[in-house]
Formats: sequence, C-alpha cells, structure tokens
Amino acid sequence: MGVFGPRHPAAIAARIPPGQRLVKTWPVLHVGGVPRFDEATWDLRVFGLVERSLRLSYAELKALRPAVVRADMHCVTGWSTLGNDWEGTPFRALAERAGALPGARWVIAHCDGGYTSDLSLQAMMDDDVLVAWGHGGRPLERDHGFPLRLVVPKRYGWKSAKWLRGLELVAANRRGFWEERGYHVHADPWREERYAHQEGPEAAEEP
Ligand SMILES: Nc1nc2c(c(=O)[nH]1)N[C@H]1C(S)=C(S)[C@@H](COP(=O)(O)O)O[C@H]1N2
Ligand SMILES: [Mo]
Repeated sequence: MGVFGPRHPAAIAARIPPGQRLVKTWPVLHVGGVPRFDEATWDLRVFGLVERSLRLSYAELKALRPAVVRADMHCVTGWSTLGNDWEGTPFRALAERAGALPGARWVIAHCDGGYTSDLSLQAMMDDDVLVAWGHGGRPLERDHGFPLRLVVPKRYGWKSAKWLRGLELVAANRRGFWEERGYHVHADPWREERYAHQEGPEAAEEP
C-alpha cells in the first residue's frame, strides 16, 4: 500500500505468495514440443510400489470419481493466476485403487516427451491434487497439457506436470527435470522454496 493505494484488494493480495505477481492471461510454459494425443494408444499408468499396477484408458480414467478443484497457480518465474477451476480425478483415488505399499514415500510424475517431476506421497495425497483433463468447464488446451496434466496447487507450477502418462511410487526420491537443475524438491510458494540450495538436510526425507 502506498500513495496510489493497494495494488490489489486485500482479499486478492492475501492469495499472492511472496515474490509473485498476478497475471491476467494464463501463460504457456514448458520445455520441448507439445505431444500428439492418440486416444487409441494413450494410457495412464500407476506403478512401482503398489499392490496393483494400473493402466487406464482415457475413458476409464474420466469415469473414476471425477472432481472439480478451484485453485491458484504459482510459477517460480514469478507469475500467479487465481481461481482456476480444474476438472479431473484426485490422485488419492488412483492411489487407493492401486494400493500404495507401506514403503512408498515419493511419486515420480512421467510425461510424454520425457519431462519428470518428483513429489512426496504425502503432498500428493492432499485433497486438491488432481490428474486433470478440464479447465474452466472445457477440455484442457493442448498447450496447457491436454489430454492430462497433474495439478498440485500447493507447489510451484513446475510440479504440475503436463501431458502426464505415468505416476511411479518409489521409496527413495529421484529428482525430476527441474529438481535436478537446481530447483527445490518441496517447492512450497508460501515458503518461497524456489532453489535447491535452500533445501535443508531433511529435504530428502518424507516431510
Ligand atoms: N511436461 C511438462 N510439464 C510442465 C512443464 C514442462 O516443461 N513440461 N513446465 C512446468 C512449468 S515450469 C509450469 S509453470 C507449468 C505451466 O503450466 P501452463 O503452461 O499450463 O501455464 O507447467 C509445468 N508442467
Ligand atoms: Mo514454471
């Protein structure tokens, strides 16, 4: 707040984490190309430390406990968007169907094109974590991850992996694409966990 007044009403400002700025139009941000989607060959696999590996077609996935989550999005490059309505299946529904084994501590997201990201199983089990196929009442746009992306609202955007094809449950963490290029393993925007050099010794453990 200054002589020109607050930049945003307090209710909006309170939703913008430190070092972030609100943008009006939703940026597109990724490395590499946008993969093609062929529904006949597409699948989503849930595998690794599970009782039952899953291999779901697009139709099977969409029939599985669909949910809508309204969430804000924060990219580590500094932009935030507020009030995104995502439609998808909660990760927890997939984990329950597959049956996470007791040793599972981390989830590696695998994408078409080879992009990966790692998340603690605990962070993934949050109510607001979806594998999403819809945004704003419409199918996801290709640039934004159609046919399927991960949405992890409480983490910086690079964890919300687009063109998702696999979720692998593992005991010991394996750093994903950005995590091994100097970005933080937990990536909580409210704690400004941007860079790996900020990580404490506990970062490799289940939080
Ligand atoms: N497969 C894949 N997913 C990705 C990325 C990527 O490079 N490849 N970039 C991430 C980053 S850094 C951000 S901020 C968000 C951006 O999502 P958007 O392009 O829909 O805004 O996607 C994430 N998901
Ligand atoms: Mo990002």
